[in-house]
Amino acid sequence: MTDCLFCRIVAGEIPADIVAETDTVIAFRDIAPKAPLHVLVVPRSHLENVAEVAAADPKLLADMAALAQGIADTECGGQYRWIFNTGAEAGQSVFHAHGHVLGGAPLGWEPA
Ligand code: D5M
Repeated sequence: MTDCLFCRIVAGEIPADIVAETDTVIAFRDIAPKAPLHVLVVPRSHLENVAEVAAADPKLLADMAALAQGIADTECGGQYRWIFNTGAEAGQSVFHAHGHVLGGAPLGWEPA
């Protein structure tokens, strides 16, 4: 989708600090990090949220999980939080599925 920010990052039209990628998934640093490690794990295909990913292609969700784990293993000892905001009320602002990988420091729990 040409009007989707993350599709444009996937296509290389908008620069991003890419930390890992596969044929199906790309991971880049969040532009407004909320933790020392804050990477977005994004399917290359345009699916709106994690439920759509799971329904369309369970293997793709497994690929995303493997990439998230690999990044956390490399950058913060494998201890991390993986968050999918789903819907505007939950804080989703980009409607192309992405998991936030957060780590590198003790994390609080303050969703609201
Ligand atoms: O998360 C969307 C996230 O996307 C939010 O944490 C900011 C991040 N963002 C927005 N634009 C960029 C660019 N250009 N590069 C990297 N990160 C970006 P959500 O869960 O939808 O609120």
